[in-house]
Amino acid sequence: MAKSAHRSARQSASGLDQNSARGNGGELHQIVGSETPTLTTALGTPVSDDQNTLRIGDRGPSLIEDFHFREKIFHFDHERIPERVVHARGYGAHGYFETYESLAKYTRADIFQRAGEKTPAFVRFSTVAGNKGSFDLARDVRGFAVKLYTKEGNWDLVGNNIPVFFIQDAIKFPDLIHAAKQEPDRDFPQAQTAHDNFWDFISLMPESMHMVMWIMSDRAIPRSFRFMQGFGVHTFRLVNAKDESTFVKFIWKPKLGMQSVVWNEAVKINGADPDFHRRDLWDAIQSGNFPEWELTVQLFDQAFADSFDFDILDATKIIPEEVIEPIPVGRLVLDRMPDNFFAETEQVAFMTQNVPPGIDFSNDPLLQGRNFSYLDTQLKRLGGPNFTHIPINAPKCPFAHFQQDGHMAMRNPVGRANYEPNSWGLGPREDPQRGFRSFADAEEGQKVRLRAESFADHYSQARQFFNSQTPPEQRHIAMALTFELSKVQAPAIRERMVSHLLNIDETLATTVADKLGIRNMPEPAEAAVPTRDDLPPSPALSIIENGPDSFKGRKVGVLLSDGTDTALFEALRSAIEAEGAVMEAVAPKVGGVEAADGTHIEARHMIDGGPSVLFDAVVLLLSEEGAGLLLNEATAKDFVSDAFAHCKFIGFTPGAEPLMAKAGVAPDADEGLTRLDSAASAKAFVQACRKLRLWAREAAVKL
Ligand code: HDD
Repeated sequence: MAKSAHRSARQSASGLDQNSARGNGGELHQIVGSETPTLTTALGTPVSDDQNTLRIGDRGPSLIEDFHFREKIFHFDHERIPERVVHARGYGAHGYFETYESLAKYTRADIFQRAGEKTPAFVRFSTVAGNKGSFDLARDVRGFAVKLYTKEGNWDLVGNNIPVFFIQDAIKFPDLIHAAKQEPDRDFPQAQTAHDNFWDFISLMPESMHMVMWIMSDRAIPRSFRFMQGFGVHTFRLVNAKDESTFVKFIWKPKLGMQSVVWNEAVKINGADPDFHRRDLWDAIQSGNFPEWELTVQLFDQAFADSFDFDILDATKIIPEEVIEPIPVGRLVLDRMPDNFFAETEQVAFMTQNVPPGIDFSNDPLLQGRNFSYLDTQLKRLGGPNFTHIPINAPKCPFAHFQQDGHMAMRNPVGRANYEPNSWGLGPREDPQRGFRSFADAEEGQKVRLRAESFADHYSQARQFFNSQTPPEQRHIAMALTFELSKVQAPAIRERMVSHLLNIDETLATTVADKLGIRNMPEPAEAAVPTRDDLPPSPALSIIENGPDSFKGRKVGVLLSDGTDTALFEALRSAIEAEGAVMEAVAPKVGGVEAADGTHIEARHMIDGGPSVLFDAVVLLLSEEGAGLLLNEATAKDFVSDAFAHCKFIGFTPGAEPLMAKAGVAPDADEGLTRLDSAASAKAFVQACRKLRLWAREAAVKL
């Protein structure tokens, strides 16, 4: 009896075979075949029974002698490591960086010497404040950390999707993060800055105002990792073979253009698919649509630095692209998902101090502090000093040193010499020519704790950012501030924030104050230096102004019913695919629908699981009868009304009109609605979608 139970359990427990387990969702195989490897313990002892603990009789006590059981449970008990103290939730992918032209004039970094050279890369995107299990569409900064395995050591460019930071000095980082994350007594709110502690700290920290404009903008709710920019933030140095230095700022630009969602949509996406950004990257890479970014550099010399309006060491400032044009120097392609999330994405250790010869730091006090923090945190997180032995962190170029021992040492150094110099003629020696040489900048001064006067202007670039946004984007900033501050319970904190906004833009301040119901307008906050109003708007700062004018890489949700028109469905599919976009069918049942001509069309989602917030545009491909059955379905009505409210382009068949009426959407409400009756109309619809959103509708729907 016990024996036969054991056998059937073995069969079903084996489940996926090795190939399908590796192959990210291949065929399912239920049978244990002759190729199936034997299960072993960690030490290779073959296991005879993985279903039952060793016990006395079939109903007696378990035996401590069961080493297989003890080893299995012991290992399971230790599966977790501390999550990152910030950027805990992240998602990574492998790829490569391809250099366009030699930059030898500016840097001796090996990665920039040869045109066409490909360097392996690993990238991890993240949110900052939320825990590892939080949702993807938090209003938050996104981490954009790139590890480049160059031939002269790993280069980590640990950036964000926002080019400035909250604070100027690393010593304030723990305070910033404490204030942003859950409040310590109650351990909420999760993954959001809409709470008293965050805005209390921010409102006491005027240097954060420029960053506040960015995080309240649509940049903080990106549609996809694939559609966001990345920034190295700090000024770094490039150093050439003659030891000459050029200042540099690094910017990654997505080939598919920038795109964000709207807040009302973000909130609903978090419910519908908390893994929205992860799934998006996974789906794109698995289907061969490899996302790409161009690396651009803003190069400048000391003379520019001395004459620029702001201090180039101040991480709360940008150099507008209109002032120094970013030059493309290479492209980053992500083309492979990790085999294993933990081994790679969780264990990857980014460190700002990982720079190869030819790239160097500036004196930015934020960067200098980061250079301490990242090494320190990896020791805590990964448990010992040998985390560079983990494959994802190990360099892919030859390396040789005398570091030894420690927890989990993975290599077997051979020979007698473990020091240098030695008389045995063994082991590596330093190389003054090839080796990393710090740029020999002349430094002198008193030992002080002082912030430079040149860091004192906290509002001018915040104003410039706001003035550079299109009206819908400005409206979103006002709404975001209103939303966040409405969650702040202490009126004094709300008012303090409004007093800062008065220094940025009076209309913004009064709009927010009005929407918060603040009756007595506060005085503007005291500014250390006068705020400038002569900085010209920088169009490069707007997402909408820099849209892709293509629908490539985007996704259309097509709502189907029984009786739908197969020819139109196919015409739509080819128009969407010709654009490089993806179509997913949504239906009342996930099993699909019977089209008018009897064809069976499979669905990817049931309506409840495929709301329109998951798509960039939607089509209502419904027969009149099919629409009739959906008239009282809340999810079907939401599908339509949400798509309309989020300013999406909507295609529809005449049969869908009763459902649209129920959802409060007039078929001729605006030019974002396209009646579909032919292949030509399907094509025209996809072309209209290139604008991504019909922002003109926003005034009507009041987002
Ligand atoms: Fe940081 C992680 C980006 C300031 C200390 N940071 C971390 C990650 C990114 C950034 C993308 C996630 C890396 C990954 O995916 O593993 N951090 C930034 C940027 C900053 C910044 C762009 C400002 C320009 N960070 C900053 C400061 C400090 C830290 C000022 C400390 C003084 N950051 C850390 C950390 C983390 C980290 C505690 C947590 C996990 C890790 O390093 O590996 O060391």
